[in-house]
Amino acid sequence: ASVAIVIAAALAGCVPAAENGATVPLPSVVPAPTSIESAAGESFSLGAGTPITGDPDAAAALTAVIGARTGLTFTTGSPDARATGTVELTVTAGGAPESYRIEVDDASVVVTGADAAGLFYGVQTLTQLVAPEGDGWIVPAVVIEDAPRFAYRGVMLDVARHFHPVETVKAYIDRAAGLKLNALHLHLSDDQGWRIHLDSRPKLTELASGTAVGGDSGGFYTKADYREIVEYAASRHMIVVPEIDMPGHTHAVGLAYPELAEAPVLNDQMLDQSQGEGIAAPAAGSPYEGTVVGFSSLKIHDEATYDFIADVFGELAAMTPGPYVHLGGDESLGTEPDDFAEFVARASDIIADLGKTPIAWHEAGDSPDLADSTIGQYWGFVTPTDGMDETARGFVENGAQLILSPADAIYLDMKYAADAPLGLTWANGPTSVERAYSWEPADVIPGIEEGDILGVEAPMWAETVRTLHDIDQLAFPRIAAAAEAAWSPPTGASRLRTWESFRKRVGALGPLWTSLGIGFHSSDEIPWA
Ligand code: TNX
Repeated sequence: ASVAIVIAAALAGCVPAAENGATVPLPSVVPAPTSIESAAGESFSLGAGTPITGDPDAAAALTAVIGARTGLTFTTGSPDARATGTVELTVTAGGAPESYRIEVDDASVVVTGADAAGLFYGVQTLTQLVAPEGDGWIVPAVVIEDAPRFAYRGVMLDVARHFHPVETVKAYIDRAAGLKLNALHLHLSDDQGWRIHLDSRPKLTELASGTAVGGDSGGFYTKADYREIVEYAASRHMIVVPEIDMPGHTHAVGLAYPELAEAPVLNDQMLDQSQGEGIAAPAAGSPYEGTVVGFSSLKIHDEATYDFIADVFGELAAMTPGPYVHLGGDESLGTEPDDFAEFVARASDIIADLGKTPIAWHEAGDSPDLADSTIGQYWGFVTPTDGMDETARGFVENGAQLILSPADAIYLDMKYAADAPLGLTWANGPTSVERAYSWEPADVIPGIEEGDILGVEAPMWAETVRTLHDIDQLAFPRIAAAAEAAWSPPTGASRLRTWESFRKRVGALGPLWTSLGIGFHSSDEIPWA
């Protein structure tokens, strides 16, 4: 009989509670929580009459998702005396930041957050626990205790290669927040377009925002749009990290302010990196619609450049309540190393002087005069090549931390398979779901320990990405692997942190993702429920 139950549990997408053949199935939670145990007793029956009480924001977040999942309409507010059981959502101060506890028995579901974010994450977990049973819906009897491993858990969206409207960004925020990610990094400028209106430099959007890769149309965010994104993110406990990429990736700046731009240069390294795709020679003064990287630069030895970036970062910092401003700094392939080092040092100082913490792609880690607070974002491989680990250690030697975005694991814009219509392949692609999952943050850069890591971020570059459906196809399910690296206990520290456990838990989320309208890639690596 126990074999039958285990098989039934596997079919339902559940994971056995223990490896010794124990028969109590545990529900599937992604990212894996710190601890999850089956509780004694019956599960909780969830019905249209179930009152959802306590914190109104958490109740709204819960009912939106479980309403979509179950088709039921729930009542929020004070408990109804006639109700057979309640869902209680509360904040009780104390405990680690962003942590929560869930206790379910047949009489109640109690979610307690250590703070508002913790309660929000408890609610996200609860949405994954809701399961069909017979004609109705239940929450299995469990006790869960959970807290994040890393403080910074991000996704990046490139809105420069293709522009993505506010509605798409909001939808991506919902998707990311549901996996307990708390930072949205917006790549707001690149060679192909400038995507944010700034009053101090109005020509950027007037003259440099209209086009995109492949002749597609461009676009930009007004200040009101940006505010709307920031507020929406905050309501899902996410910060926005704006990036203006420089000194390279700035061809679009030259369309608006030609006096700031060096003439484009095209060398073999740039052509190599673009793998023969999208090669079009850039020409000063014309919009760039190809996908070659590294050919553009701001003028390093001209004070007008620093007046420009002081204006840009000053205005952006004032619009951004989160602590970080990203200065880019990747792939300045035509810039002399000394010039590059000088430039990123000055750009990081400008951001630090504005009271923000600078973030830079890891190339800036070689600069001797970088602002000490600058966080490095590592985009090398899980096994570092070309000295990228040494460069990344520069930030830690300055006393700051790293964000890990290993490109061969969690670049969400890599193809899943060689014949996939969407995505690129330069980062050892295609990238399977298993490869996206099978890496451990503390093992990537020798000499970098837990405390040196601020967090994990999964970038989505948009050379091939035009729509929300494209984003969904590339991000899901690999975004769940990035979320688990960012949130869950380290590999080896939890029996849930294995590929076998992960693929089953992800498979169990298929119906929830479908009910939320997420157009995930139904990878054959995952046993979809
Ligand atoms: C590299 S890695 C880039 C981007 C491209 C991306 C495509 C890094 C910081 N920059 O300019 O869009 O590859 O995967």
